[in-house]
Amino acid sequence: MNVLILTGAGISAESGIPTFRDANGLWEGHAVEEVATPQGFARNPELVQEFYNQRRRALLNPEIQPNAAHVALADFEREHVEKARGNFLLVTQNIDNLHQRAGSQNVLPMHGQLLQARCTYTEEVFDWTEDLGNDTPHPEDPDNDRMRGCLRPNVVWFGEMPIGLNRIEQAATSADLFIAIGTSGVVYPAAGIVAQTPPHCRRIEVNLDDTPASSAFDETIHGSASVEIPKLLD
Ligand code: BV8
Repeated sequence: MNVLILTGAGISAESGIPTFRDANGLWEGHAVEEVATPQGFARNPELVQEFYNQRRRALLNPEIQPNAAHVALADFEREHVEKARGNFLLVTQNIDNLHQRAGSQNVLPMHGQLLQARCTYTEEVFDWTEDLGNDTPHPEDPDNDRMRGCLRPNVVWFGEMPIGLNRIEQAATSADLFIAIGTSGVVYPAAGIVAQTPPHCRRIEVNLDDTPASSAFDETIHGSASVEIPKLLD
């Protein structure tokens, strides 16, 4: 049985990370276009860097821990793989690292990762936990003033190509079980993955409420992920 999981901000909500929608499309008081687009970054790099610096610092707070939903997914994956029951892929829209910290191995962060930085000249990606700014030196060329400030958050902004779309399509078209957890089904191409699954695939949506994508699912479980996912995967 090939399993494909898609998670969104709702799975991290109970770990203390605010969702994208709860803020009514505003993040920390900013419109999305201001802080999550290449145009916003070009217009005001300091604002965008600080927006991600705040979220990176918050994510590194020791109080932010994976919750029971993250752990249940990691446990399920481990047994599924150990018992060679089929393929397993966890696609997340989240840029936090809670799935990885819970022990999930086959994680595809399609919108990038908050704890990574990318060089805008060389496209090199670095693990990153510090603040980023226009005076941040290049980690491999710290004395080169021309390279200062070349790093951006390694996240996918609106209008940018998400990561791993071919791998996601392969997993979706061969899925026997697809579970979407804590995503509002608004952001594409993530919200279109369910439509790529084959007719025989069992499609389950776990969310507090119905979403615009609910009609594409065989079953919608209303409840919080930390309660419903351990029950569903037990
Ligand atoms: C692209 C990284 C071209 C940055 C993010 C018009 C129509 C359709 C599409 C478009 C359009 N205009 C433009 C587009 C495309 C656009 C898009 O979809 N816009 C939307 C807003 C209309 N998409 C893009 O630009 C994408 N790129 O299309 O490039 C392309 C495509 C293919 C090939 C070549 C080129 C890039 C999108 C990625 C943007 N980056 N994040 C950052 O995080 O700072 S997206 C951002 O929204 C977050 O990653 C977030 O995860 C994501 C989606 O939100 P959700 O995860 O679903 O979270 P949300 O808050 O919305 O919902 C939470 C849900 O959880 C709710 O339903 C709630 O009920 C539930 N919940 C809450 N608590 C719990 C819970 N459920 C269970 N338990 C709980 N406790």
